[in-house]
Amino acid sequence: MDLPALGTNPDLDDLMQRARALDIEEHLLDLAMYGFTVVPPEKLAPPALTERLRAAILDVYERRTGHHIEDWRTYDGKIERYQAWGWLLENDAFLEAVHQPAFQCIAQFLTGRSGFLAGASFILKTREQELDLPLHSDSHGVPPPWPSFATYANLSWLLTDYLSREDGPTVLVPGSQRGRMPRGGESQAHTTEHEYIKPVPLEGAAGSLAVWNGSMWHGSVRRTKPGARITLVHVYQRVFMRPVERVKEISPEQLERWPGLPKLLGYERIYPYQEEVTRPHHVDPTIQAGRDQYA
Ligand SMILES: O=C(O)CCC(=O)C(=O)O
Ligand SMILES: [Fe+2]
Repeated sequence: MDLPALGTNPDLDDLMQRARALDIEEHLLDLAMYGFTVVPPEKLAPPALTERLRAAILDVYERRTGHHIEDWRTYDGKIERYQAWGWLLENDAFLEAVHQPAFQCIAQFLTGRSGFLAGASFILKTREQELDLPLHSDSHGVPPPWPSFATYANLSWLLTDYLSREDGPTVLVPGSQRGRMPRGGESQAHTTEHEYIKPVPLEGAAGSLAVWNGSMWHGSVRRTKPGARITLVHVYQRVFMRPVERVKEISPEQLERWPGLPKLLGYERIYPYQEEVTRPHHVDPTIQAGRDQYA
């Protein structure tokens, strides 16, 4: 039987048919069962986009800090403090990335078709930082018991290789999305041996997209080799949630090229009420999202 063709669950059917066409069904299964997956570059975007995203991030970093990194492959020094949010509309490469069909399909699988891009951030990391980020969950404000569906999704575009622990990768605890926040010493299970918590380092070549259910326990281990780790982090949320980033002006040119941008960024929402609801088409998706986790 071809279940997605039967029209019994229109939102889920749409997602499953798109996933099949994009050849990413196995990644949805990883997410549903283990809570995370890594989509390889060839299923995601043209290779040149990785290069452009890396350059765009280094450019944003330089504009905000005045610090120029000449060669990220070998740079080994200090990373200045930078404001990691609020630059999404500053370079079209970022907007191209979030319009890739596989990116959107997988984000909507986790947060529903009404889910929105709540914010985008980036991570620059060298061995100078000597930081093992404690295990944590990003499901801020969601009390236990956690729902069986994702409220947040993290879509991290790996812009440099994560091939071994030396690269300073994110580590994740498979299955932890089904539980609760870590307690006490559980947050250090990636730096010391732990009896039952077994974090795994993310592995993927530059250009891959790592995706995890925002409830999952994750952290990172320090980088121990030369060069910078560069990661472009996207947070998706369910439509009832408040965006991470401040609302920004979309330019007329951007709107013309990407007419779906206001919806994608969660600008088309019914709450908070500021005036009468004059556009009822914003109401229905929110109501429907409360009926079906894929809506
Ligand atoms: O990749 C890392 O270094 C962990 C970052 C993190 O906690 C996050 O993106 O939510
Ligand atoms: Fe996190």
